[in-house]
Amino acid sequence: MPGAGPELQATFCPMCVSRCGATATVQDGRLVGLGPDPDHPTGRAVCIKGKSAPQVLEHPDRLLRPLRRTTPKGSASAGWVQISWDEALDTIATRLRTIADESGAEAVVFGSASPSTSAISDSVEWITRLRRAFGSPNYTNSMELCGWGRFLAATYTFGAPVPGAFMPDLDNAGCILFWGYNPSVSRLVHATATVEAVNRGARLVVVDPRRTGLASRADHWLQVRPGTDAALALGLIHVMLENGWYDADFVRRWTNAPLLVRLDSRRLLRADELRDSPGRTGYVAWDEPDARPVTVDPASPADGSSVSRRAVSGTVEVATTDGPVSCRPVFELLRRHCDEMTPESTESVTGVAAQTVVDTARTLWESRPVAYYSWSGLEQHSNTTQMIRAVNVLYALTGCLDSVGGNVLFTPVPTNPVDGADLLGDAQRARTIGVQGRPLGPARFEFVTVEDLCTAALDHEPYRARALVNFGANFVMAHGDSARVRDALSSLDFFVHADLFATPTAELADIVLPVAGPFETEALRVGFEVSQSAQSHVQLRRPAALPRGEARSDLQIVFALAERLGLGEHFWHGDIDAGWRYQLAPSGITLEALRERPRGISLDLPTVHRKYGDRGFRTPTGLVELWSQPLAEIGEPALPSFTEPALSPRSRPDLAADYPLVLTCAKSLRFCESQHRQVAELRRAAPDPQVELHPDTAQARGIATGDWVRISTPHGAVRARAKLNSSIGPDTVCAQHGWSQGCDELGLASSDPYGQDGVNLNLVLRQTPSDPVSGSSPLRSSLCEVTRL
Ligand SMILES: Nc1nc2c(c(=O)[nH]1)N[C@H]1C(S)=C(S)[C@@H](COP(=O)(O)OP(=O)(O)OC[C@H]3O[C@@H](n4cnc5c(=O)[nH]c(N)nc54)[C@H](O)[C@@H]3O)O[C@H]1N2
Ligand SMILES: Nc1nc2c(c(=O)[nH]1)N[C@H]1C(S)=C(S)[C@@H](COP(=O)(O)OP(=O)(O)OC[C@H]3O[C@@H](n4cnc5c(=O)[nH]c(N)nc54)[C@H](O)[C@@H]3O)O[C@H]1N2
Ligand code: SF4
Ligand SMILES: [Mo]
Repeated sequence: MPGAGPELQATFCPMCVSRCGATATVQDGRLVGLGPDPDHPTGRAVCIKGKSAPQVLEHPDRLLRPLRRTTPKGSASAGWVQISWDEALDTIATRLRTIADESGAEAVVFGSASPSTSAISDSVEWITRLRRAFGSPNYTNSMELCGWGRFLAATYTFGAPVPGAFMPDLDNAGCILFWGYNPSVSRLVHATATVEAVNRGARLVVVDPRRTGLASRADHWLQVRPGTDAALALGLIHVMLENGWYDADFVRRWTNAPLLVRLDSRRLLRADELRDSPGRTGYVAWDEPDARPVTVDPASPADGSSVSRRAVSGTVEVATTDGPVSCRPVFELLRRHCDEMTPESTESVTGVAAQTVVDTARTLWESRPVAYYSWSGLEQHSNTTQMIRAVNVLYALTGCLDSVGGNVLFTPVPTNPVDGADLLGDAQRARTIGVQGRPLGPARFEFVTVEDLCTAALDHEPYRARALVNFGANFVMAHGDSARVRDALSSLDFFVHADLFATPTAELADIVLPVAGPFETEALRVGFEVSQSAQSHVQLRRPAALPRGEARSDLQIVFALAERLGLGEHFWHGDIDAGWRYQLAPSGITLEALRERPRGISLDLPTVHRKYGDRGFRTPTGLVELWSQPLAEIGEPALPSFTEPALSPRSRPDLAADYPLVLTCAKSLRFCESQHRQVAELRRAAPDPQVELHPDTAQARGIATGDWVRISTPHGAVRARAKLNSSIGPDTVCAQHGWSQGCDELGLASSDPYGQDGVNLNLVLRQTPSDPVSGSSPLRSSLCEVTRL
């Protein structure tokens, strides 16, 4: 009602992974402020980005109408012309159908921004549903840089996403371990909960090359050399095993520690290989008192009174169908494997003092339960999968998984899945781009790495990617070698991009769709993840502002596009409410009740701990896999192993002569990834990209704080402002990616993302040499030199 006073409205901020409960101040159909809502399970605080949401929404650069390109790709200007939604949607549907008819639905790749950096979390399941209903197995959303370690790689140890879905129970933890994770910048709700936990006496361990926000409160700060985290984890495991600082009962009962490995083939011994019980399924352990092999059934791996009799050490000779074969339990092999990684060797590889390694292992043991989180610091490396494996195995040894104060799968609100898993058949799934090269990588789960997308688009391997339907993702800025990503996107026959702003990626599209801002349309959130009370909370976010121009929500676009593609039957023929009703049905919560209660509805859901007690783990052995046979089958180490980062002064002394510094990076406090630089409120205090270096490193190069410097890599050079930081190692520098936007209000021009001596860090990084299992890019451990400009 125009002219009425400001109104307070319960909401939540979807702009990043924190998803903070919030109170919106609304006036005349405009969002004018956002503040915390302490009664909401994630509402303790909102950050500067959330407070600036009104300026994001009202920014003059917002895309307001659908646009069509009128010039060939590569022209100086796209010659955008405005078109109607009808024309846009009809054109998209016709082009996608034609391409699918000619080349198969897999030639159309779908993409989205990461749900951790944008409100795409409102609609990501529905985008996935559209993709699957359309018949494409190909989804690109930076999984290989953001979610692989937390979600998918962890399945090779736990059969479940730990810590991605098994969240740290910070309220009850005795010890919190943050490994390559800095929630003070990246997830406010975890930062506030951690400070509370520390104040009530929880111990804190932080593994980070920099002493970040929470590291200053940590009992142990482990200043690891970037990319050597697997060695550090193995060193900690060494100390834990040597001192008996591990949960021996959990290890024997619930991990594959007792399973026998054949020393001739280095494979897990299978029950059907036993001479005396051929035909049995499952694996084999050694009954110590009876000195005989016993079979272990993956369906009930911890059954039977014999569990406590299973040997976890020694070498035994087993009568097999191939004759007698020497075997050792997995645990014996793990112990021997970690033998060499003494605290002293750990120090020489990682830079973490030997005594700190010992002290940290003791703290982890004595302050249980341990809750942990790892993120970007472990995601973006050439050796990410083994790094994650090492940390997962370390965590398994604590025995804290799914126990009070450990990493817990909080009980979710029961809902119907809407991601359309049943809509895509196995034959189509098997066509995911990248699955041939990396059978256990993201492609196995229908995620395509951007490097593989580039290869499919440019080199037509394994087949040609012809079209991209992209909800937001700024691929050009997010991935190493921005110029290659540009070339790949430009080579597509058809590219449609939905966004709030005209990013460098949007510039390459054929059609651009204007997306409504995060507070401009309704959105449903089931579960806020970080605790049982948060995970029990359901909220329908009311619009706090009118959509600008003709902008529509991603959800509206998905439902409308589905209809035109002839897929309306899977989308309630355009009725979003009907879709939500279906989703909510098992919860007993109605849409009407949610609309009446904008703060949301919390169910009273009990936390059930140690759920593996009923079902075991969803791994091939039914147990936590200290030994991974699936990884061994693709030629990867079965036990977590350290390999030197592919780009480091030690692995590439040839490059180190000119590029002696290790280059890593970290997120910016005031911006999400490549976004928000155009907002003056956010940009004012951080006008330029920064690179952190040690004062000695700076001094040796004549660099002072605030100086513009050149960061040179073997692939070119970009600029940043020096920030001196005595808590970073003298051989390491930490830069920021995502810079190119201008800010008119502050008179800051945008910068060419492909221009040498620009500010786009990813122009001079590469997606390769990548992790052999996942294709993760080495963005956090490469080589550079820094010079004063
Ligand atoms: N060197 C280096 N590179 C990195 C990283 C790093 O740490 N270092 N981090 C990596 C990580 S972890 C990630 S997740 C990726 C992030 O890469 P992206 O997922 O591409 O994330 P952003 O760069 O934040 O860009 C998000 C885009 O989505 C748009 N957007 C925002 N909200 C919405 C919405 O609701 N709907 C739609 N349709 N669009 C929206 C924004 O305007 C913006 O264009 O970058 C990766 N790149
Ligand atoms: N303000 C803000 N919040 C965000 C985002 C944002 O861009 N800005 N992005 C969102 C997204 S998409 C994501 S993925 C999350 C990421 O959240 P985080 O993972 O917390 O992000 P970062 O700060 O990039 O990285 C965490 C830490 O890893 C450290 N690190 C760098 N290299 C290494 C290494 O080799 N080993 C170890 N152990 N640590 C290393 C860095 O110093 C940094 O302190 O944040 C989300 N939230
Ligand atoms: S931390 Fe993220 S969710 Fe919370 S207010 Fe800031 S941008 Fe919004
Ligand atoms: Mo991310």
